[in-house]
Amino acid sequence: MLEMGEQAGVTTAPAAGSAWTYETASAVYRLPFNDLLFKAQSVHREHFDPNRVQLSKLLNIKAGGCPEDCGYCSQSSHHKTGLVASKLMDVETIVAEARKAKDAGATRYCMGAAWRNPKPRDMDAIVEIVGAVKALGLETCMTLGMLEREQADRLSEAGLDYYNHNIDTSERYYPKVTSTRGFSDRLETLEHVRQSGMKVCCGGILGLGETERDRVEMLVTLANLTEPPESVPINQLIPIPGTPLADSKRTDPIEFVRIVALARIMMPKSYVRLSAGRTAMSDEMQALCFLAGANSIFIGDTLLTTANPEDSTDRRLFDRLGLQAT
Ligand code: SAM
Ligand code: DTB
Ligand code: SF4
Repeated sequence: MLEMGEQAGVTTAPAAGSAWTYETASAVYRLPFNDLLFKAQSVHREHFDPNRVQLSKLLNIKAGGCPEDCGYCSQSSHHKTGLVASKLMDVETIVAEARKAKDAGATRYCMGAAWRNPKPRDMDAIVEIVGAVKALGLETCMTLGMLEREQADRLSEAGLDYYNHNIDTSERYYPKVTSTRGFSDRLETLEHVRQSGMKVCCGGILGLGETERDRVEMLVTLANLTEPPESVPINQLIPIPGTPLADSKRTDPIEFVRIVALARIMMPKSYVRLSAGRTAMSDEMQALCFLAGANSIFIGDTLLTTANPEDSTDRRLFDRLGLQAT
């Protein structure tokens, strides 16, 4: 017997205990749109309140001058983007910003530094920052580049809840995006984060010139990690003038929603974050992403170096959709 919404020959999950393959994931991705969204929303309701969306806030605690050459990034020293590099922000400023984010409804505070990896001399300051932000009663997340196992342990001991480290795209397409490190370097840091006991935040970007296959393979890699990431940010490329990937073809909105739905189905218990790129999305597209199982966003009018919707704009959207913040 076929369940309603399923097509003959298309199962919507791998057999218990077996891993996702490109073929099984791709078959789900290509379901008729209504069947795909029905399945994603059904899976979503098994694990989450469908009308609640988690709010995170980002702060760039060290901008620009990054030695990596990620082809999408405003902060790479390889590209002429006009961004002025800064030193690591002091703890008082960070705490003042985190307090404002808490007042605006954020429950998680995510801090990013444009580093290839934290230097040993940075670690004491980072540990102090984690403690000070946690003391406000916020969950903490950091994204600082690659980590050695000892550094991950130190952050975990300091109480850091999440570490963000994206794989960004498929293993095949990765060299077209970044040449100063490999896909396996990303996986190694993710392993260090997992072993240290922190939660993993890992996702990618759509709109880098990748194919449908690359997008699906990216999700297969994430879903097949020893444990899937607790948080999966799906970013839409924000084109940055001066970066090599700025002229990439914009992702078709329906294809974007399909990837959100597939992420929800493949990682049923994870938070799927509708991450960068919301200023370029209509309310209707965002509504479809929430229907497809996205249940987290970044709030506040700035991400790291680019614009994000104003709080008042997001409040109106949440009111229109009857969504509540968590
Ligand atoms: N340096 C750190 C690292 O290596 O992970 C973290 C900072 S980096 C800015 C965090 C993530 O933001 C990237 O992995 C990428 O997925 C996303 N991102 C960066 N620039 C973006 C852009 N222009 N558009 C969309 N997403 C972007
Ligand atoms: C993630 O996946 N997206 C966030 C966060 N993790 C660190 C970053 C988005 C950055 C968008 C471009 C910018 O503001 O520079
Ligand atoms: Fe550096 Fe991170 Fe930007 Fe890559 S994405 S250039 S590692 S700040």
